Amino acid sequence: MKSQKFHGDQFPSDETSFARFNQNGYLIIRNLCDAFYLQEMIDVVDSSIDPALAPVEYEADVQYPGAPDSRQSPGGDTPRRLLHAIARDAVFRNWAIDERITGHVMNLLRTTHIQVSQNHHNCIMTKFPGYGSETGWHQDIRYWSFDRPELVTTWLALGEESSENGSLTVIPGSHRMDFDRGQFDAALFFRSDVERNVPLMESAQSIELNAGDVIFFHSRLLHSAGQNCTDSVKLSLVFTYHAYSNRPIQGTRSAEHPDIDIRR
Ligand SMILES: O=C(O)CCC(=O)C(=O)O
Repeated sequence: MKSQKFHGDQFPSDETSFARFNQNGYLIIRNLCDAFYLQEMIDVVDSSIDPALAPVEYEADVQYPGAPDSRQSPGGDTPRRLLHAIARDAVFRNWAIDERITGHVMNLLRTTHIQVSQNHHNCIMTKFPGYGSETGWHQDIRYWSFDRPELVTTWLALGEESSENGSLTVIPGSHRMDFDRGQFDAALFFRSDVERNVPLMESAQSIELNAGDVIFFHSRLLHSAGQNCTDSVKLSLVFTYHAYSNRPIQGTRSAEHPDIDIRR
């Protein structure tokens, strides 16, 4: 795919947002996506969710708390992620490169040359009532292999997100902290049985989003999410970006599919 070019040669500087992001490890921008565009995305999801169009990650694949035991168990066909959003439909692809989102990412990464990854995230997260699982405390950097742990994930709420339907919970400032390996378990989840982890977990903030709101968060930010206790599915569109100068390590999953260039 060709570079997306913008007019001018400066990233759209917003020092308040930059400072807030550096301090907390996340930034929420309200109402970034309009209702018309959201509805287009929801229509595409509605037409590709039952049966879920491949590629799909199922709740049974991740085996997180609350997930079905196997694909053959009751609820075994519950999707967790509709993968490859960029290739799935132009409505998602266009959002990934939309200036409304990439302008903020450029500001947060302090560069006019960024890339969006097709290798992880790049999905519609679906959290279903009943079988939608809980996600333990983790940093997304565990998924990534880059020169530097400086990636920004953008999470667009397609509907309301609250603690009732399994919204994100974050530990502000955790992206700036150094942790010992022993503070994480074998799967790189932050351990609740380690005494010094407990006060951090107690400082967590629940993220409440309305449809069209976006949370931008740092790849080192500790976050988790609960189960969906409502009776409707929660949908979020998620992409991850990095500066062009921050390269994926060849031979890892982060370099499997080409990143998409976005320049101003
Ligand atoms: O919605 C969730 O369960 C959280 C997902 C998440 O944090 C992730 O996939 O990195």
